[in-house]
Amino acid sequence: MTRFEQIAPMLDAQAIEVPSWAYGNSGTRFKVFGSPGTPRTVEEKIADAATVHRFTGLAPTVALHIPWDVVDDFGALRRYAEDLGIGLGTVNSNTFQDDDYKLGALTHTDPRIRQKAIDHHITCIDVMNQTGSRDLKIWLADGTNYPGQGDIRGRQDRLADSLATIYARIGDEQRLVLEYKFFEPAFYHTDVPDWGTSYVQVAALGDKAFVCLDTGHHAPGTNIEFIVAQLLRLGKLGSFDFNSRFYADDDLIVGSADPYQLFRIMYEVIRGGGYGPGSDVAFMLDQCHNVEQKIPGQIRSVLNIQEMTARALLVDSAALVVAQEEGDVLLANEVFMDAFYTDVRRDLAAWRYQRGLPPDPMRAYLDSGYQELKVAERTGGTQAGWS
Ligand code: PSV
Ligand code: MN
Repeated sequence: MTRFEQIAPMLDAQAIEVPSWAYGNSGTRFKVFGSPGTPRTVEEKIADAATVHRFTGLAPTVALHIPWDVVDDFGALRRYAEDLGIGLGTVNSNTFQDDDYKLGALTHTDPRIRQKAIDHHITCIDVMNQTGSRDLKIWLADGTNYPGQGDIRGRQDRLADSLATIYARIGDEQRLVLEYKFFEPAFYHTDVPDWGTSYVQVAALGDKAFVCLDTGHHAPGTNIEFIVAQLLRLGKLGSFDFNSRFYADDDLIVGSADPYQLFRIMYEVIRGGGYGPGSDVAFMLDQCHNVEQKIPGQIRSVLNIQEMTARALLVDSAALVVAQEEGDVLLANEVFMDAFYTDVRRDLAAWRYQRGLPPDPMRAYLDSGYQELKVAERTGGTQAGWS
């Protein structure tokens, strides 16, 4: 049995949630480009997400964003998704597109605005109850642009109060995950800038609250795999938002900027028990496809994660431990790099073939005619975007 055959069954456990917003138009503050065939409705976004799963077998759920994905009947939406072979996943709240939130949402000094933001999260929990979603993901735009603009200590206290009120509504089978981001849209300070702040806030809430780690939300040079190790050690790594960054919150295809970093992250996930049937860590993409086609962009993304997961599973951990304990620095590094440099693409193609999936999902998608069909069908209406 080859080493790949030994680890192959562990790849069956892989599930990567795709974000509904990846299928809509996105851009920068300079320009949002439209593209033919872009979904106009939530249902069309879900159909595209189901297509990614159909070709890869890797993306069995799609995350929703409220209010972007509001429908009259979430039960019906759930059935629609299930008929297409996928489930509805994480519900993302949105407190960054309302004028009331200009100076903050869950941290605002005005109790009316804080309550409005809390109520929005309670609406999101209602949605989760109808969709069967497990996770409420909170990412806050709250922060300040200028020193002295706000009382950063008071904002932390109000955040804790607001989160506690929301958390009280989280069901027994549900979780709250709090995402951190060190800047943008606020530039001087954000109220949840780092894993430590997120950890402190969720630890105060209780067992159903966790940290969400978005790989694009760190300063350049940050050792993200160390954060992974630390959060797993603390039992508080709830979920990932995967993407790549070169400079800021670039939201590029995961694994495109630095596949080695993705490998190191997946290694620590596996090392810390965050991967496989025994783990509750959720793996999600949080990406935008501004200039490339969206469905192929998502297919490439989930395949990149699978590829680096396979390589990370290939690390000979027994040999690694021996080298580490013997203080053999170079051998330990060599064992690690051996796995990273292993080309698993042919093995993965065979793995897919054995499971009735196309060996080359990207080629199969491009040859399927789905894109051309949707371009022809989706005329008129308004293409989906960040609204
Ligand atoms: C904004 O930075 C952001 O990309 C966060 O990462 C959220 O997860 C995402 O938007 C969706 O709200
Ligand atoms: Mn994110």
